[in-house]
Amino acid sequence: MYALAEARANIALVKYWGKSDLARNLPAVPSLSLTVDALTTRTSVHFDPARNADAVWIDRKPADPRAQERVSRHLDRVLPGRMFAEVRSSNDFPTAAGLASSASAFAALTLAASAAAGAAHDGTKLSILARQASGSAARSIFGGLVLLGVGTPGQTDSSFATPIASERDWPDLRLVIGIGIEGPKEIGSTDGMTRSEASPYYASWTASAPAEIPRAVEAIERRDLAALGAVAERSALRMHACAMASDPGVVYLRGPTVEGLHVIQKLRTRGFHAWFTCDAGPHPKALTTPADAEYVARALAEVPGIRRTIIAAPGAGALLLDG
Ligand code: 2P0
Repeated sequence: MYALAEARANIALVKYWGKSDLARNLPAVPSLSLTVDALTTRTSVHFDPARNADAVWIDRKPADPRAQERVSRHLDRVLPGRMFAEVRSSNDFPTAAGLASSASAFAALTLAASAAAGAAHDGTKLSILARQASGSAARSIFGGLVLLGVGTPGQTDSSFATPIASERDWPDLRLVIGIGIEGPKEIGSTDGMTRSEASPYYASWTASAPAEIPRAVEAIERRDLAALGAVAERSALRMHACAMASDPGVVYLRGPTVEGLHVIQKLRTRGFHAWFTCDAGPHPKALTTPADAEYVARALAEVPGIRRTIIAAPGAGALLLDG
């Protein structure tokens, strides 16, 4: 009962922020992301009758108790009444950078655990399982541009991801990731979302977010980067505005993040293709083209406090490597 799987991180262009059902981890708003070819997690799961406890290794070190507990709970979800397991997970990017994404980790874990359990789940079922561990992980089951629907409160199986365009359908997309202040984030996503519910802007955020989906889908159908970029920039800024206006405010943006936003917007006035996004952390990101990616990366790298950049292209969904 062994399997090995890999999955890649995704960056949302229309952001998931807020939950309609905390216990089932159902998102309050639909989201749309790009699975990227950089930032890969590889995970093996071995259900072993000889074990009397789970053993979880992350990047060749024993996982801390919280991470271990989260992995064990997810294994219970994938295979209720299971035997204990050894789980080994490693990232091809430094975990300390604060890029360690629960998306790639739980997508890879879901596929590896399902395969080790002998279950041949389709993408929808894998996505429903992954979502319960981490909303963004539901999207990393698929490659390319991926939509995550909201579902219905009270119904666990009602929210899952669907691919809108594969990684081969629009290969000319690039995401430049500027790595700012490194280290684990101070406010986790779940916590940040829960706190954002106290924001006076939360109701407007959840009311205005769904309309961005048809705009993004239409832009994808037309391969219209400017239209998709405008949606992405608006969605990121509204998500952060909602979080920042909470009480106490949830502020993920740091000095270099805001400077990165200005640099990206300025590049546009000079004729480059570049649109800003930023997640629940300090790293500015730019949606761009293959022709402009190097220049955008150099401009971001010049922002004081941006330590390095990664240029990512559309990537594949979760893949079973063995088992
Ligand atoms: C996103 N983020 O759409 C949004 C934008 C971060 C900012 O999905 O609570 O770690 O585990 O379901 O998946 C991060 O959320 O949250 C995230 P949980 P997750 O990518």
